[in-house]
Amino acid sequence: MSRATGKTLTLLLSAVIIGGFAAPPAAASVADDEMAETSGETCVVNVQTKKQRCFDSFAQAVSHATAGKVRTGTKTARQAAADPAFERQINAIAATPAASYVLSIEWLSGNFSGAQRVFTATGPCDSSADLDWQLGYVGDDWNDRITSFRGYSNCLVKHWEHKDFRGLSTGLQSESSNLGILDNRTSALQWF
Ligand SMILES: [Ca+2]
Repeated sequence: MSRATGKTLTLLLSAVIIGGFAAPPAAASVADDEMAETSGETCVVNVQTKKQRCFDSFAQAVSHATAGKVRTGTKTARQAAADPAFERQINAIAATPAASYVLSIEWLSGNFSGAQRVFTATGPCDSSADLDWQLGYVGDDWNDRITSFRGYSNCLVKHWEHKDFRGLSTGLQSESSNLGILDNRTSALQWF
């Protein structure tokens, strides 16, 4: 059994699985999402310092988020998210000493599209089931807007409805193309 699978199974025993809910109607912020995507702006958020830095291109954001270890060239965020090589490169950093690790990339639209935020920390997620990193509030500009995400660096992600880990929450997931009941409702994040 792979380490990741073992971790997932362990965590599933304690996770509340949310299922059977119909997806909510399309977000009212589609125009905003499209504008952000075409402008190419990507922001990187350090979950420890809570500092956010925005870049004109996804490549610049990824270079910053990985302390120069991953170069995506001209790939858009959407193309990179669909590229197994990109995922391998990001995840490979988790096994090495590095200044910055990508915990997850969160998108405003479904299927890893629209504007995105890259969440980072000075360490990856470890192989045990405990909480590794958390962010009690995603910020006014991203509150109640996240629709899809992908976890990296061994991280499983829990999305919370309200600030400071209150209200509804998802189970621990490695990725989701649509957060379902938490779509456009996420206010806080935890990485396990
Ligand atoms: Ca919320």
